[in-house]
Amino acid sequence: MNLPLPAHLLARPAMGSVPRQPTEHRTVALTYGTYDLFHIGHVRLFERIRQRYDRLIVAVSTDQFNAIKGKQSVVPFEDRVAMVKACRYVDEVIAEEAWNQKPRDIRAFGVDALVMGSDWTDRFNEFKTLCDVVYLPRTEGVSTTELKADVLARVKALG
Ligand code: C2G
Repeated sequence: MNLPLPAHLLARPAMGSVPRQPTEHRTVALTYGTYDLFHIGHVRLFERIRQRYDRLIVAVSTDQFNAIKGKQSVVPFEDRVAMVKACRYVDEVIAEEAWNQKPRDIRAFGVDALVMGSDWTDRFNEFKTLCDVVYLPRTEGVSTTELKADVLARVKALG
């Protein structure tokens, strides 16, 4: 004889009531840059960071901050953000507006590692009290500066 089950046993458990398995800690990496004339060196850096960490947050320098860095990018901030966001290795994009925002970003995003290319080696060691600081070798043979110089030379050659 099938006894009707009381309703509370038939009800689908409410979301959150099911004890969830403790999820593994997903490691978070953070990197900063201008990413002007987005090129293979930038992509390779993101790819290698994503091979080491579960999540990649990229801080893209605003045009105003670039002026503070003594740089003027060809591609405007909004477009540089859109291109970085479109890269499949990138999980989140934030704005870089000041040199001193890194500690706040590291804490706000629970960052495990601040990762930069080797041209920044030892420049951010002060943040080792907050997270790992990692410098990865740059991709040789390509840079925004070289691309700009190459285009200029070709234009000149056209006379
Ligand atoms: N990069 C690389 N290989 C290249 C060129 C660049 O790995 N051939 C890396 C750089 O080492 C850097 C990143 O790409 O980590 C972004 O480089 P830039 O756009 O030149 O960034 P930069 O203006 O140096 O800004 O607070 C830090 C600054 O915002 C870094």
